[in-house]
Amino acid sequence: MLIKSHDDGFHHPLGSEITSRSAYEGRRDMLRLMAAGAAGTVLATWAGRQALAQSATVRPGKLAALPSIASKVSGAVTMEKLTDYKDASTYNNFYEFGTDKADPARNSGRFQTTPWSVSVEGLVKQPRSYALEDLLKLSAQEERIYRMRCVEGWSMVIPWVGYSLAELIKKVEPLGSAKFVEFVTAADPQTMPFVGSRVLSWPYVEGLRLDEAMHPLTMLVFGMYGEMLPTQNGAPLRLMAPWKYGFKHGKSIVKIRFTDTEPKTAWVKSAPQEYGFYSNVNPNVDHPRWSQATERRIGEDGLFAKKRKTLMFNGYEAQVGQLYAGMDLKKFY
Ligand SMILES: Nc1nc2c(c(=O)[nH]1)N[C@H]1C(S)=C(S)[C@@H](COP(=O)(O)O)O[C@H]1N2
Ligand SMILES: [Mo]
Repeated sequence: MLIKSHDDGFHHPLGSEITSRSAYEGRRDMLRLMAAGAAGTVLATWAGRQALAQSATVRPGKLAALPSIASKVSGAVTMEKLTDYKDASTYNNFYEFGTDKADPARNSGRFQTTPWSVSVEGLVKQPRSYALEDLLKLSAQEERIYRMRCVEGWSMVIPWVGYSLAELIKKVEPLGSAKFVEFVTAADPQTMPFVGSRVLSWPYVEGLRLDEAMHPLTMLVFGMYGEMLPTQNGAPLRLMAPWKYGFKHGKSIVKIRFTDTEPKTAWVKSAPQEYGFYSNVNPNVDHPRWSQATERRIGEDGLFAKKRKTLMFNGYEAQVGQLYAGMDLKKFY
């Protein structure tokens, strides 16, 4: 079965809950193709699916578990509007291709994502290198609608396709000494024009604590909007831990390493006073140069669009709050 139900006590916002049976079946076939390695396969027509997603109501029983994507409009429950594919794929941060939001879409055309393999190493019983095709098939693919909030103050709502990173972690069996997971991303100066620039140290590295990485919300992402990821969004695979600021979501991952010490991440290295390791979305902790209390939804940025209040843990507090019980989140920002 494609859509797995986890026994972890809450439901993810799965595609099957918001789309009609036929659209869902169609997508399922496409996802199977994708798992079979049919690169570039369009999984379903985007416009049709968005219309469905927006007309459908969430079943009331599921609402409490989905505070992050459900919002109340005059008593009725509606889905938050998905960000347009065009915005999500042309307003990007991917500094290997430049620092302007339009640069990644403009400059990533030469970047090669096939063949691709990911080395899983460090403190695990079963270190190995996975061909992308094997990673795609490792677990059933799900579609989950997650918000992403950038530390710069914008956010998007995107249907991601992938599966919980925990599925991979269980396969490689971390040793008892493993406490963190480091994600190393591609750094190819031939096809990534800004690798070599002094904007950041390369490769771009991110990391999570092992329990954060094991959390079922944390997703290994291969696609979005029912399609393979475009290069500018991190093809062929990226991370998504939706309660954290965007920069935690390393794109174009080539190595996943289990360690006993906190990974030295790219942003912590370049500006530790501005970007902490945890990087949980927290409206009460300002970035030293600006507030994090509100956000601007990409696509709604007309002159009179009102800013939205940023939610603690990006709205996923019920699911992830316990991970930080007893921690001073002002200190561990
Ligand atoms: N390799 C790599 N991954 C990266 C970045 C980057 O510069 N390089 N930028 C991060 C930041 S700051 C954000 S907000 C998100 C943006 O993801 P998106 O372009 O898909 O919206 O990717 C993150 N992952
Ligand atoms: Mo970001």
